[in-house]
Amino acid sequence: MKMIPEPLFPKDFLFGGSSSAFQAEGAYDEHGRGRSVIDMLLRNEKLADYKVAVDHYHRFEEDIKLMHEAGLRAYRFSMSWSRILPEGNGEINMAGIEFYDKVINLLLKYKIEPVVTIYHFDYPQGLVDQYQGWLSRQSIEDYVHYASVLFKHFGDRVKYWLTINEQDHVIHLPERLGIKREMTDKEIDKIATQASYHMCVATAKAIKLCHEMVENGKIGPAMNPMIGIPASMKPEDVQAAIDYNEIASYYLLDMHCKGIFSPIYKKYLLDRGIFPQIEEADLEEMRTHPPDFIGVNYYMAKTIEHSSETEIKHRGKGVIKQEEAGIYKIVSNPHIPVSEWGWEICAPGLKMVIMEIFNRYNLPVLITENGLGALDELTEDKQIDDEYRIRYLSDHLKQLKECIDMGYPVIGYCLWSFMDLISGHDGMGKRYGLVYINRSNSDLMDLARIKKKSYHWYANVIATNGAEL
Ligand code: BGP
Repeated sequence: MKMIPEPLFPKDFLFGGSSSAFQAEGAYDEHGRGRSVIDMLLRNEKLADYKVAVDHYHRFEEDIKLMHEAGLRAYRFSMSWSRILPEGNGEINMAGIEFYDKVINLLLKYKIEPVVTIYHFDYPQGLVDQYQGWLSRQSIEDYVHYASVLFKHFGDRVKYWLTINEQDHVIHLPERLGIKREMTDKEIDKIATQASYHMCVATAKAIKLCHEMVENGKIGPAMNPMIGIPASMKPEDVQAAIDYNEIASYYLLDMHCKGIFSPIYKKYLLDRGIFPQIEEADLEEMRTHPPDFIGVNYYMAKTIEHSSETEIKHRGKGVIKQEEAGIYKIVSNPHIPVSEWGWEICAPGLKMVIMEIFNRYNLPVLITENGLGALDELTEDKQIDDEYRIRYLSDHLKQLKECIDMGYPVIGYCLWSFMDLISGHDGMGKRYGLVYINRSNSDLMDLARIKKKSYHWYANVIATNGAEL
């Protein structure tokens, strides 16, 4: 009997890894870098801060060499806005440009495709001081100017661009917008929708500019869909899951790709008195300049039940709204395992997201983040046996492969993260990397790079083009 060979990934499939500037670089006050909102965060003293991070700024050559040895075909990283424009606008800091020039040139030397995120959480504090940042319409112009600086200096070599990382996440965390005063939930929501709207307009303008300035440039947002799965067969739970997916995820892609407030999202905003100030011409601009692809950061699913509550007293701290009065609530799911941090690990959710994006927007997907945070332990003989991470990555890659085999367009897979980074909320206590960084929260130690078991596994996945997952 003839064996049917296992289908492989396309030869030019971008197997890669991800990082972000503030979580990797360090060198927070070197060579003219200005302050970002992240530098101004009050940190829990027990957690690592971002001053040194994993010292990628000084060790990028070693890090990129490790990527090359693993056979990476892409590296997704962000540029630090305030390293390039210390005040967020105004004078360019040429030392910042030179740093990223070196990074890009080295990647290209090793045939690793640079995938650049224009803005990944580290908004310049200068713009907050000048006019409250994203709350003001002026933010659109300054973002577009910053993007134009990047396209001009790097557009000859960088062809894949991501506009804004996880817009829906950042708008719900006032301190990441640089806003520190005490606020009610309603005020937070109002600020979030206005900031989000400005980001949508800025995205459309950056897409337009990228197409004008970067030959063969491709650009899209990096989204964070947490797919909602119905908690039961009850029709109201199925409807609640649909509503959750619209309100928590697809509303944003409807803005970016179609230039519309979807009916359910519009009603949601109007009911709560938080509809933003808009200009009709903006929506037309979004319609005329949709993304070329959608970046997807996928970590988890959410299980959704109908909520019959008429009022939510207080939603508590955090970005994910656990409940929306009269619409949905997030519940636990006995069929889905959770990580140590309570994240519902659901590899099939990745396939659901890819299919849904293609069906709704007819666009390809680039996986820009996917990975497992864990408290890895270094043994005495300097090994990290992260079999759990290999399982997680393998399960997700299998779903991806099924999508590709069916014919869904997927450009690449940049896992989070190539090397350990400072986790957004858990410092060095939650590691995602294939490469271990020898530092703890309180001690920088020698910052040595140590390959984990998952590093060797991923190198083999790439070398066999996905035949051995
Ligand atoms: C995404 C962010 C990343 C990274 C990742 C893991 O939301 O884009 O920057 O932090 O999540 O999150 P954490 O480190 O909080 O576990």
